Amino acid sequence: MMKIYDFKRGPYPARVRIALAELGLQKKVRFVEVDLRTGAHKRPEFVEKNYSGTLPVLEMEDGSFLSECTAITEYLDHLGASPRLTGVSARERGMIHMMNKRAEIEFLDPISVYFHHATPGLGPDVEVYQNAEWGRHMRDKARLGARHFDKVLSGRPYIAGESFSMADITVVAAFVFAAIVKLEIPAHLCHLHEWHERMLARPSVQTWRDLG
Ligand code: GTS
Repeated sequence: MMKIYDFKRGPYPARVRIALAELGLQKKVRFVEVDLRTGAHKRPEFVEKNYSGTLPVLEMEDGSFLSECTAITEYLDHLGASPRLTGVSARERGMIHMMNKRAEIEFLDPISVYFHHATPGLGPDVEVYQNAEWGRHMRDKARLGARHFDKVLSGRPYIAGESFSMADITVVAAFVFAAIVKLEIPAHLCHLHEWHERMLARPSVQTWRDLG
């Protein structure tokens, strides 16, 4: 059985949990909770599994480790006969890869930087270096990212095109992180909010929310 090291309520781990639910693979994995608040993810035994010291990490059946949500999602999506989250045609694959990366660089990751640098983050024992100005700069970058995705969604139903994909999951995670840090997504970004309502109605996202 595969194992996933995660932190149940974390925005990045949510990406993999939502992907698992979309793919109907939840019963194929066992979750191992790693407590970020105690810095368990920075200890040598965890860094052996993932050099970056972040969650989630997937342990494959042969004992090898995969980190990075995108890589884990790619792997899970290719366990079955037909990928559903990462695209099939060259065009779909390229678009999804681009928009997923953009969702990370312009929206989700900046919110994470804001959390770690310009708020108490995981607390003084874990946040050994903070740069509040950089954190606030990244918060502003996330706001611009939200505007961009609103514009994208004014012309199509999903982040990367006509179908739901991994890129949508990444933007859902940005909303999860935005709520944690109380970063308001302005109400006038109506395409983005309308899309988010649709995402919240998806069973995979509801399953994650029901974790409590
Ligand atoms: N690029 C990584 C990925 O996509 O997997 C980022 C993973 C990441 O930042 N995970 C968070 C983490 O480990 C988990 S959570 O904040 O969403 O719960 N953060 C701890 C830290 O110290 O960076």
